[in-house]
Amino acid sequence: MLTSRQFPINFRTTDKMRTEMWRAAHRLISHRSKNLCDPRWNPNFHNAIHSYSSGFTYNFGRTCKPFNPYLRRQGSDVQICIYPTRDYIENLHGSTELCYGKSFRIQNRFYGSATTKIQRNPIFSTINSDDINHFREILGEKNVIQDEDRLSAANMDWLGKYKGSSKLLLQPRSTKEVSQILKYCNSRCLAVVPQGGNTGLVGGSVPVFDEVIINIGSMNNIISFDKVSSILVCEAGCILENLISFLDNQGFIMPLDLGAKGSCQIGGNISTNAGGLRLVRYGSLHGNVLGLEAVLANGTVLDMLGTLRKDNTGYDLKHLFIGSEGSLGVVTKVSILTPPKLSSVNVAFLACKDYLSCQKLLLEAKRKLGEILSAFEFIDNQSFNVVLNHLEGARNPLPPSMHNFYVLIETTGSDESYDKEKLEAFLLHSMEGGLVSDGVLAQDINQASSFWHIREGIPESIMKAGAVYKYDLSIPVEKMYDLVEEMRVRLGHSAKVMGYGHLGDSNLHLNISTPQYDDAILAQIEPFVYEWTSKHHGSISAEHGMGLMKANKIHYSKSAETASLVQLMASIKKLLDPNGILNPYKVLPGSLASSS
Ligand code: FAD
Ligand code: 2HG
Ligand code: ZN
Repeated sequence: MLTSRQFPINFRTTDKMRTEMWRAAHRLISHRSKNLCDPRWNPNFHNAIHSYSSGFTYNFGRTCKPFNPYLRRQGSDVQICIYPTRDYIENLHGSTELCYGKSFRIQNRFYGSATTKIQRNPIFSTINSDDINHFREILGEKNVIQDEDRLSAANMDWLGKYKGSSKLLLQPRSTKEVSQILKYCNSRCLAVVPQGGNTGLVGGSVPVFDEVIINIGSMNNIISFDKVSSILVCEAGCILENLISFLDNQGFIMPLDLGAKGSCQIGGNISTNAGGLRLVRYGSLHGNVLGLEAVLANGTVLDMLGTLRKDNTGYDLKHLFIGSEGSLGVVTKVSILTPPKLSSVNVAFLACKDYLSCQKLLLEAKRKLGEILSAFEFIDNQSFNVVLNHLEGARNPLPPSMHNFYVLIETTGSDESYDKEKLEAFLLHSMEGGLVSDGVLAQDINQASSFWHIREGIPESIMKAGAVYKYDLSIPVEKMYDLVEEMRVRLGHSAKVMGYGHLGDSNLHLNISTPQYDDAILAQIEPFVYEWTSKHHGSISAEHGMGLMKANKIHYSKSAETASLVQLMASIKKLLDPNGILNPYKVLPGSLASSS
């Protein structure tokens, strides 16, 4: 445990160290910024992965380009463009064809252990022509999609790891249509998968077998925005980046931001309880979402779209839908509290010699920057290297040396000179204390953007580097990096082990990269990674959810002593979705969640 006593108050320096410190301090001061407009809120800011839109009306078209560099580059030909190896894709497709209607081997040959198999639940019907005609009556011809290219994109997740065999994609335009679809599917026992921007990283957003895909991307209207209360009410299909830009014009921000903002939808964010880059400042969606509307499996519309900050009348049911990954209902509308946009934003990119320094720096940042701290992200040397090698436009902000760890700190406040003074004092103190070995403070918006580009571009870079095994873990900060180091020892030279993430929220993204998928490597990683996390009282899903990937692994975070909690979750699922049609095989262990 890191205590204030361990913090080196009187750090004794040698002459050489002092010279180094001064060099670094000079570097920081000479790069002192003018206050920035946050590049991530600026509609003119472009980089390889986001696209910002302009010229908003209250009814958004899909103004943001789809966020998927791989799909985008290759048009809709998903079969050849999804990243890993041709071999992998061919086998993936082959195995999916074989298993259609029978069983699906989670993570297929290149990803998963041979023992993890799931069967298609025979309770579910298969689509027939009467069903198609019925959906056409509800939605109109063009919103009932059977086109192969569009289906193949919707069947495959962002990682190219999971592929379903759905034959039908439905695009409702209103809550009423969602309700009609679900009512019908429930009566016919047709399984469905709600899909947002399909940027999820745990296989929750794509079908496992032939589930009907429901995408509410056409429900993208802003319903109201009240400046005084700063509450935004919108349909759940709005793309996060569009909401960010809309609010920017009003002088407000979204309380969440993430690298997938150009594609993910607010309904998807709520359904995954997405964390992202600002949680350290604004807290989770459980705090910011004031209300929502959701449609249950039987078509019942639950109107919980309140806009009150305080409402203690009975159980607060909306929370059931925040983070339930489409397994309890389809979220159709949202009311969300939005913080005001503040004028003074600064971004620093710092280097630390070891992980202990990163921890101490976090503690200091919380103490010294307090209310203006808006992001604290860490990147280890290996992750940084992959970015430099694979991310278009990425440059090392601290050349020529490479350091062991990097930390991106952002402050957001309302008083330019006060914020500057605070940040500058913090940086100098941290350097004098030896916590920071080098660093730059963005001097303009482009520089700030380039720092964020590095951080937000890590997942994309790692995808380009080869096959990736991804873990999203909550672990007490002081223990977090031990896992990365232990994993390195375990895997030796067979894999590149990277650690980065939201240090300010104790959230580690452990990514393991290999040239190809390999069952033997997976067997080295799992269940070790889950057992380790469990032993250290962490969570095996910090912000990405359970999806298909971890549905059978919930016991690592909800132990035998708390087994009744998982049982209660299954009872809630049964109550709200008795036929189990909503996102089957996901979130909870199959034995508990499915109906027979
Ligand atoms: P999808 O991927 O389409 O779906 C995710 C889940 O939500 C599925 O289970 C789906 O069934 C369900 N769902 C979607 N829409 C609805 C709805 N309207 N009603 C009910 N259920 C629904 N996540 C973070 O938390 N923090 C990050 O910093 C972060 N960064 C990312 C960066 C990159 C480059 C990528 C690719 C992903 C990142 N993610 C991050 C993961 C992902 O973007 C989030 O989980 C996001 O919230 C998913 O939104 P989506 O609209 O794409 O949902
Ligand atoms: C991020 O913080 C995302 O960049 C993705 O949550 C993490 O890809 C990952 O492992
Ligand atoms: Zn993250």
